[in-house]
Amino acid sequence: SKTPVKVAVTGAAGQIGYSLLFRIASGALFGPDTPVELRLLEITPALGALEGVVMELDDCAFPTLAGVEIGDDANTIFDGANLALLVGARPRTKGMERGDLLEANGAIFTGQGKALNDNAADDIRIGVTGNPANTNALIAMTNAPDIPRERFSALTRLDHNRAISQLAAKTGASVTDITKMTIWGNHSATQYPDIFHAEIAGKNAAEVVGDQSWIENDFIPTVAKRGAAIIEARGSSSAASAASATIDAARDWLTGSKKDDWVSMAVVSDGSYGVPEGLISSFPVTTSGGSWEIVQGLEIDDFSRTKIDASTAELAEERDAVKELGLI
Ligand code: NAX
Repeated sequence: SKTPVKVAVTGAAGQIGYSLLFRIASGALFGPDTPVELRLLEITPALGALEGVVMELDDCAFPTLAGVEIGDDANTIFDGANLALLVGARPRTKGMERGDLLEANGAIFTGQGKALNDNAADDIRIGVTGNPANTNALIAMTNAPDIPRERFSALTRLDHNRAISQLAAKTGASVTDITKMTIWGNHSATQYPDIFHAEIAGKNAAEVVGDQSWIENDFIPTVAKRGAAIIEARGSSSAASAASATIDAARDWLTGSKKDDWVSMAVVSDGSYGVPEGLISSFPVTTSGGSWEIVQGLEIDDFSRTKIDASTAELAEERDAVKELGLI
């Protein structure tokens, strides 16, 4: 029998965890023939609730679930991990300034970066979902000097999937007809969902839409503010869709993006498209076998240039703030 893949998930007792763990355990990430071992990290007060989630995982009798370990010590939980999905983060609460949020998360992601550095398997890949995702990934990456930088990414796949869904609804196309969608920049309200390179059944999506005003005043804000719209409607933030996107991102990273298509991932910039080197920013990327490559040679018009620059300027500000705090 195959050796189980060790998947570490942080914030496992949270909302996203409640969807994510069952999908991973059922084979959604590695398929029906690969056993997985879940290694679940939580803060001490949430371990009781996490035990309840593990009881439910047991009760599913998933054929692909080879074992579950839980705990509140990152060094133990990350031991031998092949994939780490960093979902747990400190949410912004009332009266909390942005600096407070960055500091609270900084403590989490410096510690987890070091623990991954010291304990994860040599083939570790790390996906950060917990917000502020891009900057949390930057903090973890910087605190894990022995792990190659390209092993870290932050989640913009949910934004990518939302953009595909909005474009499909607008044009009556099926989501499977839409390719080459791009999210640029930060997973925040400044993100830039770009359909100027996207295709619908092989035709340029912006030309099919033929309505710049819809792109600017409807599509972009709808995608960028979708998280807030879901909180408004549901009373809590997106969870099942965020879990689904976390799976999509990890699966495509490890197994490869589709031919003649690409995905959006926030990865460390090499300076491509004028994005400052070293920022973790979302790009169009192709993936295969656990590596990614930024799609090169796309023409960026003035409209897109302004949008990309605004989002990467925000990322640079966040980087400067965490540098100031001594976190990187
Ligand atoms: P919850 O508050 O339901 O769960 C978070 C869990 O993380 C809690 O159980 C908490 O105890 C745990 N946690 C906190 N600090 C921890 C630590 N140091 N180690 C381990 N666990 C820790 O939030 P949930 O709705 O599950 O969302 C999780 C994160 O995803 C949040 O930061 C959220 O903002 C972010 N999101 C990111 C998205 C993206 O597209 N990148 C979209 C969805 C979501 O908003």
